[in-house]
Formats: sequence, C-alpha cells, structure tokens
Amino acid sequence: MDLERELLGAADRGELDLVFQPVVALRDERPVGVEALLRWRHPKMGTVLPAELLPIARAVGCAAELDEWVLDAACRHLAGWTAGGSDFWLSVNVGPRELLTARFPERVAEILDRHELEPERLVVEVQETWVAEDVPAIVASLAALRKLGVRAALDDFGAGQASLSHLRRLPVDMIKLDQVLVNTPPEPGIGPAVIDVVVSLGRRLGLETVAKGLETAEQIERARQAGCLYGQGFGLARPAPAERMEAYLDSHR
Ligand code: G
Ligand code: G
Ligand code: MN
Ligand code: NA
Repeated sequence: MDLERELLGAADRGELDLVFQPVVALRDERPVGVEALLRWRHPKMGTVLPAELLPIARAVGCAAELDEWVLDAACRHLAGWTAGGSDFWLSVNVGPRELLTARFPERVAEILDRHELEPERLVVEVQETWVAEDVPAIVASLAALRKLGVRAALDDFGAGQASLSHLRRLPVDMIKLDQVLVNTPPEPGIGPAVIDVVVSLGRRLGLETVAKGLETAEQIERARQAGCLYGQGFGLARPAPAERMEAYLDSHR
C-alpha cells in the first residue's frame, strides 16, 4: 500500500474531512469559536489522524495544499453557520512550511473573500513545538496575517522549553495553554500554580488565553480560577462533524 501516493488524490476522492471542536467562554460555558481538525477517511484503514497524516504530507510535498484545503473547507462551513453569531471564530492549525509558503497571507485573504468572512473571524494557530525553525520568517508571515485582521494564536503554550522566548518574539493575539499547565498543581510553600502565573502574564501582555485539554470538572475549575478566558476539551465539548455544529450552537447560545 502506497499511502504517500494515495494521500495526493485523497482530496479529489472526497476522503478528507474536518471535525470541529468548540471553544467556550469559561465564565458561562457558551461557545465562542471552534477549532477545525483534519481527518483522512481512508477506505481501508479507517480514520487517519493528523499525527500520521501530516508527516506523510510533508514528505510528499503536499502539506501546503492540504492546509489550504483545510482553510477553504473550514471557512465554507463557518460561513454556513448562523447560530454562532457574527463574532463566532474559526481556528485553523497551520504547519511551519505552510505558514512560510510564498503568499500564504494573500491566499488566506482570498479564501476569506471567497466565503465573505471578516478576517477577524479567523484564528491561525501555530504550534510552539516547531516555531524555532525560522523565527524571523514566521514573525513576518504572522505580521502580514494580523495586518489583514486575522488573529494569531500560539498553540501548545507551556509544553516546550522555549515558550517564553517565543512569546516575546512572536506577534500573537492568543495563547493556547497546553494541558500540562492545568495538570501541574501549586507546590505548597513554593508559590502559585504555573497556570496562574501564565494566565496573569497573558493578561498583562493583552493576550486572550485558552486552556486546552480540559477533561474533568476539576481541570475546568482550575482554568476558570486562574482567570483563563476560554476553555477547550473533552469535558466541555468533543470534536464533532460539521453537520452537528449548527444544532450544538443553537442549544448552547
Ligand atoms: O485532531 P487531533 O487531536 O488528532 O490533532 C492532533 C494535532 O494535529 C493537533 O496538535 C493539531 O494541531 C494538528 N492538526 C489537526 N488538524 C490539523 C490541520 O488541519 N493542519 C495542521 N497543520 N495540523 C493539524
Ligand atoms: O492543535 P491542538 O493540539 O490543540 O489539537 C487539538 C487536539 O487535542 C485534537 O487532536 C483533539 O482531538 C485533542 N483534544 C481535544 N480535547 C482534548 C482533551 O480534553 N483531552 C485530550 N487528551 N485531547 C484533546
Ligand atoms: Mn490547535
Ligand atoms: Na497541538
């Protein structure tokens, strides 16, 4: 089986799919946005997840096309949902090469235009685990996106060693706190929990904060107590197909 070759035709065969996971305001648990997550519905292997799919895409050189497919498909869905309201945002994960592809910001602008979406409704998530690659080029690309009005988020914040230095250099509007931060309790006699420190840092920098991977009521409460604005995780809402979003939004607004 030649997965590499199969992936090149997957979009044309209609095998690529998106699921959407809501992001909620921790204050009242109302949905404020949604993150698009890529799935490959392989006819024989079943669902192939991004962790397996993305390295193949990079190896065969179709990662940029894939991210563009995701952006276009996700924006088409967002444009169709009315129940979320006009501020309801869409987050899309973008890989390093793709963010640095020539004219990426212009292509984002074209896609937003095609679906008649305000740029403010799109959040581009960059993962801090790879962000070390070519920081000046990433800074330039993010700056161009933000000039359009698109928001940028630093994903997986707190998972790596270099979170703070990245945050200092990257022009972002939002940080998405890694699950490890809600799972690190305060140490008696040492000081506040890391999540409290990170959220107050975010606030002082004027950044929106999203706690990711909230699975339990305790984790949700810890993120809320820390003053984190938004939350995302199986304990709040699971990723779901596009068809289920309108009903979900109708019943949660
Ligand atoms: O959906 P899942 O939880 O398996 O996602 C695993 C990882 O894959 C996440 O960290 C996410 O950022 C990344 N990912 C999901 N969808 C996409 C996508 O469309 N493009 C890129 N580049 N990464 C994605
Ligand atoms: O880009 P990012 O790493 O945020 O991608 C989100 C990934 O995290 C998706 O693969 C999604 O399925 C997964 N995810 C979402 N909520 C939870 C959760 O509460 N717990 C865990 N372990 N994973 C989650
Ligand atoms: Mn993400
Ligand atoms: Na991630």
